[in-house]
Amino acid sequence: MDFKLSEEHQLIRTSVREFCQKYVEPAADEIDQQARFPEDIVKRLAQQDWLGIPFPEDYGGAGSDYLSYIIVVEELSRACATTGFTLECHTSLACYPLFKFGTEEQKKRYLLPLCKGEILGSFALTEPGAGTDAGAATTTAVLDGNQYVLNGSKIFISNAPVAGVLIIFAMTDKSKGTKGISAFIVPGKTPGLTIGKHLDKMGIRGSLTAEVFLKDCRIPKENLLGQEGQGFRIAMMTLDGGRIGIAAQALGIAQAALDESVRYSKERVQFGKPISTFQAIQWMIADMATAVEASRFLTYHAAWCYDQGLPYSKEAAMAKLFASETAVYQTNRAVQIHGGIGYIKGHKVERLYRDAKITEIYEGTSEVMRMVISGNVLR
Ligand code: COS
Repeated sequence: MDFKLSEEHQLIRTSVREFCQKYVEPAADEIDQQARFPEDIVKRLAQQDWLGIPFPEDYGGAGSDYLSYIIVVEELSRACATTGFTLECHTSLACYPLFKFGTEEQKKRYLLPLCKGEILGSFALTEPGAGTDAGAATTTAVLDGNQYVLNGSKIFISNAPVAGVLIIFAMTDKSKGTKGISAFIVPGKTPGLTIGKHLDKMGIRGSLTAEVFLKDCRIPKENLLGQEGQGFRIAMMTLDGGRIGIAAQALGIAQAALDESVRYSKERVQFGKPISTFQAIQWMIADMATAVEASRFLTYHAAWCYDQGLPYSKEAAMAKLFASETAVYQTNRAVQIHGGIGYIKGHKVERLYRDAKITEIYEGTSEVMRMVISGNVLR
């Protein structure tokens, strides 16, 4: 057992921190306030080879492991949760299913430009009536000659307005329930595919989230990902890996809340002393530091399971559940430590508090995480 990060992992953390100091931190506040998609930063992420970290070089990736990718998401999210999530959604939700289930031809055609950062990816599963109950999807795909014809709509689809390719889930056989769902590769400019307006969110405000409409959207038969009826399994396996990514995002947010709280409590003087000398503050900092470290261990352990080829569905759910609830609770504590100033727009802890909440919701709510964990434990 070894709790020390390898030199390679330490190096990637240092590189991302330097990158963040230079490009991400100075822009994070404006990205949030203006709800601006950080296109300039995403271009730089591509130049760094960070848009396909855990995938082989043959497919345009960096050929690194999942833990490296997780460290990148953590560090980016520590500086700007929008940026961390944009990379996470692209890598975990669009690149992974192509890598795992795509044919050689599909990988060369779609995974390669995604990993190289020439295009961004998106994942469209959720529908107005099918959120947690993902199997209740009503979007349909009907085979017509050499093409599938897609009809329906999706909601809350991250990266959709900037996506060069979307992985879209649709029913090919309604009578089969979850086994009637299939996954499709849909290029962003396909006729019949339209993207709704950007949804104005409480947090991760620069991440673009929109509805997706499919009206007689025709794609070649070859754009079926995996087999017909395999879509639900593809979605679940994709989300298993994605949940480690969201745990890393939550970890980065919680770490930032701790950093800000430590710094501020040492500077802020009340009753003639820095507030860090008061036990009320010390205990909050102690709890925060402990929870952040526990989140890190769960998250890195889940990534390690992935890298070792071990099962990681339960581990990913545990990491996401704990890290996201930690992020929400501890960013609240950080605002409390800052008092009035922490409640003012433009203060980092105010942004962190809003950014944290989504980590308990997307890629599976805390309730779904508990379903997955208990399902594994009680099996
Ligand atoms: N990996 C592989 N296969 C999986 C799986 C996983 N992690 N989870 C479920 N499956 C398979 C099951 O094995 C089952 O197949 P068999 O019938 O052959 O055994 C099939 O999928 C259906 O599974 P289940 O009966 O558990 O499905 P439910 O409809 O009850 O749904 C939950 C289970 C709620 C856990 C699932 O719908 C879910 O994760 N919902 C949340 C969706 C989500 O995260 N949305 C966010 C979208 S991105 S922001």
